[in-house]
Amino acid sequence: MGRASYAIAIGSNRRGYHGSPEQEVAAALKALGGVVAVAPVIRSAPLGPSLRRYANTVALVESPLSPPEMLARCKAIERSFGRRRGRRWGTRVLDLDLVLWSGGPWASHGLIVPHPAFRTRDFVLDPLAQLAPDWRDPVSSLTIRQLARRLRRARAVDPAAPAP
Ligand code: A4P
Ligand code: MG
Repeated sequence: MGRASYAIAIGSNRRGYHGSPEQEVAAALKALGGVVAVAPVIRSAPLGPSLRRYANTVALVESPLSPPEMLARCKAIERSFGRRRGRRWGTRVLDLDLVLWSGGPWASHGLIVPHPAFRTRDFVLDPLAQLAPDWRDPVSSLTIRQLARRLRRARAVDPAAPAP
């Protein structure tokens, strides 16, 4: 396989070996390698039961790895950052999600790309829109700019709006 582009969402809401959530995110960018662009880190209110705010960003990564290989790499990095298996959506030192890749839709054991929830998450769409506004979601056929705008409009009407 040639080189592929990945959009990888990075989140942290707990201190770890590297320090604060922001420092964990910075260390994750180094560990990932192949990062060609990264959005400014934002602080976002937790979605789900966790009480702690997240540091979030999105990175564009170029890599010869296939999506399952990239997922395995991300999980290995999460483990090396001390992430423990626990409650779904609990506090975590590091969460790495494959949001998009340049090869279109992908589904294999334990992996779905685009990430099924990314269209409803402003902490993914807003950073990604700064990096790749014209990248087209192969499932909805909308660009990232359009998805971000659509979510902002839905939130303006109802701040707790689920999927638009
Ligand atoms: N998996 C399938 N597709 C993918 C993909 N495209 N990328 C599988 C990554 N993983 C994928 O994920 C569970 C399983 O999903 C993986 O084993 C993989 O095989 P996980 O990261 O191990 O577990 P999780 O993160 O607890 O669950 P989940 O459903 O992935 O949660 P999310 O969607 O990652 O959400 N609030 C704010 N403000 N910011 C956040 O970053 N993150 C979460 C976690 C909740 N609330 C948040 C944030
Ligand atoms: Mg995850």
